[in-house]
Amino acid sequence: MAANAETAAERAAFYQAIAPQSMTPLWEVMAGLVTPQPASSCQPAHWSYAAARPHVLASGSLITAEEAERRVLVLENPGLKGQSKATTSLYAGLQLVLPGEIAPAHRHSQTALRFLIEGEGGYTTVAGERVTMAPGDFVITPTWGWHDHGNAGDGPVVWLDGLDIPIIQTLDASFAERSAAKAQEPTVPTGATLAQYGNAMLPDEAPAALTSPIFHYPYERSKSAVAAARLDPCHGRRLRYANPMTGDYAMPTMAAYLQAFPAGFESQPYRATDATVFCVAEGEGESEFAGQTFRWAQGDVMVAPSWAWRRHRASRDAVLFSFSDRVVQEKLDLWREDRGNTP
Ligand code: 1HN
Repeated sequence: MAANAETAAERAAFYQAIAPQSMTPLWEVMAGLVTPQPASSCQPAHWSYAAARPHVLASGSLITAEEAERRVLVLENPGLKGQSKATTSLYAGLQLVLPGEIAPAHRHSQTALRFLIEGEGGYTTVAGERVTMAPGDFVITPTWGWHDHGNAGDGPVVWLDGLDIPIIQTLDASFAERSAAKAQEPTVPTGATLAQYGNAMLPDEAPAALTSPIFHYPYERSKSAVAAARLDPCHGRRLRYANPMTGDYAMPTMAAYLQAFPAGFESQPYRATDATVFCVAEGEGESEFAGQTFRWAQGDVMVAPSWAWRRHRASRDAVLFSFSDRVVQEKLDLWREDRGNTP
């Protein structure tokens, strides 16, 4: 036997010998574990709302919201098939609630966010306060908070769900339970939380928590806020949804943003370690992620993988919602960005 073949055979025999002890050699896998740059299976992805919508509506005659518990079509990243993941660390889906339906009350460790895409009259009850959601509204369901949804309107309501499911999976920290009651009886007047915490005033006695006390950020308010933001060459006019008690992100595991591009805006190349899910609130344009170009319109969802170069172009005035795991990465001192040569 040649020396190389002899060595290889000797090593293979050694690996077999240690396998029963649940031991394996690091040197065979180390380069794949500790990569010089993010080496993600997550791919750039795009779901056209025009193409997805008929399927979302068709799911409405297949199963009720109550039987499904949550009637959602998961937006599964093509590089992460079978894993219910939009990115390596985040889940995304399109949820449908039809008039008169109820998505029953439950709670879980996973934090959820909603970004409303279509329909009037959809409501959600979070910790006893019922709010009605309009297109572009951003809604939070905090970890372990009771929540149920309904639709008091006369047409379908569709929203984007974002959850930190893969993060909780990695940490093996999932708990969930269903409520005995199908829906919560409202105990807090609608709008009371936003009025107290969303007007640059705060009650004295309020304790700060990791999740924002505001769980409903109406689109008109958020849109007028970003319209006043400075135009960043990479991000357009962008603001993050914040917890008014701490100034930190609105949720402990997911960062969420709203950004506006004036018609004709072309962003400068940008990349960051937080893979990002975008949802188009309004307008039209195209985005390029890792060299793949996606043309978008209202309701479309897109994924930019970690460390992939991103560029956006708006052919009309446009507004994009986005969320990522940036808040987690920052807490762990891991987050990095690269603005190319842009100051
Ligand atoms: C959930 O609770 C909702 O409350 C949506 O609307 C999607 C996906 C997995 C687990 C829980 C919701 C979900 C979910």
